[in-house]
Amino acid sequence: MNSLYYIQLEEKYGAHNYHPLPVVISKAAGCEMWDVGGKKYFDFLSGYSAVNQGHCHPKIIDALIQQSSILTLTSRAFYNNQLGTYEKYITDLLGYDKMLPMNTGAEAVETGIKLARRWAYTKKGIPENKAKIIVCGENFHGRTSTIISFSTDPSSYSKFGPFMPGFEVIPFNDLDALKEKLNDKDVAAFLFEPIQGEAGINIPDKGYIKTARELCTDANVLMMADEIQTGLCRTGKMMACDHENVKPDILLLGKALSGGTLPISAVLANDEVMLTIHPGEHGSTFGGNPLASVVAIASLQVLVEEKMAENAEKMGIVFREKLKSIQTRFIKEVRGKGLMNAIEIDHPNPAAAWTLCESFMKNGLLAKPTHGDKIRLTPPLMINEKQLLEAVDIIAKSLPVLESL
Ligand code: IF1
Repeated sequence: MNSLYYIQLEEKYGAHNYHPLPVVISKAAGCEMWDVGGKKYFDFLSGYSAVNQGHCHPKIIDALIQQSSILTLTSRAFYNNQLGTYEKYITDLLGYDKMLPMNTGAEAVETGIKLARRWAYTKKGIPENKAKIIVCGENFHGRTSTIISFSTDPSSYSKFGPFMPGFEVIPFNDLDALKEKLNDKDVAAFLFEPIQGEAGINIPDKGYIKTARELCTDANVLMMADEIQTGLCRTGKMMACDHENVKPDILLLGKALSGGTLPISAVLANDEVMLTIHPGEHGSTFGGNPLASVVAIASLQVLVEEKMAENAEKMGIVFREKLKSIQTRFIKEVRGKGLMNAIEIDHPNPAAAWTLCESFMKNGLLAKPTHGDKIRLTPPLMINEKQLLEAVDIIAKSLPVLESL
């Protein structure tokens, strides 16, 4: 069957909650994908950073296959022989006392919000139901009703009310605004993305994360880092907060924790925070299942053993340098850290970024615009220099399509 057949199936039988590029992928390996017609593409979205290790990484797939034929789910009503091993592995690797396993990124964020509130009432002494969490404008933390309650993007929140109270919005990368808000004794936590992904790869000033850490510590407020997209080697370090040697009090992970095989997320914290939730007070059917535990260990091992942070750092420098050397009037800015990059398009037509992505697609590279004029360029972290330079060539030869727009 050709692409149109599959596109029409989704049009007729699926909810219309996405507007995908008109390409139908049937196979992927490493940083490459193939459509149903056999055409090859470089994947420069990586499942929104869920496929940092590369598509269908053999070690991760092998772990998935081995465990899936033995034991996939016990529920947390019983112990299993994989969860504790995973909890020890990830807490040793990232330097926390404990990990609470969930499934999607949004569930990790929701868990972090509940932990911060519970800590606020039982440890900080904030009056019950008065806890506030500071968030940043242009944030993206998921799509549950609570999370969109503090979104500043109407396409995320409009006509989904009523909204969850208890969140205060400040501008991203604004330490004065954070300092001022932290004077409020009812603040439980500061929730932020070290780099704002959906907003278009917004990178804060050097020192922002470090100073925010100091301000939160001084104010006895939990620093909660959403590293669901920036974490797991994407920005050239294991965590984006590592660039400033900052350890958040609550660390939220997802996406690449499974190498793109199944939804796995995690919340890490030390005992003072984590042990405020007692048996029966939080959880999920699949959270911490033995299959996810085995896959998560393999996914983390691949990142470490194959030095993916180092490769992301090195390839990111080459990538931005080559993008900046392209002679074109259509790229306003190239920005990024590691292999979390974006180009900002300079063109009067609002459809320019989408048109350019369609041209990328015709030339063998898949990427998607975010917030209109920005195109996120986030390949899997195992990409090599030859592949990266081929991708830059595709980007360069696609840009002239904007001449006639
Ligand atoms: C969609 C965006 C990216 C995230 C951060 C939590 C979550 C995400 C920093 C929630 C998820 C995904 C959601 C997906 C597209 C993608 C996305 F465009 F929506 F905003 F990556 F930028 N924190 N991001 O980026 O994790 O529940 O999805 O597992 O909703 O279209 P999730």
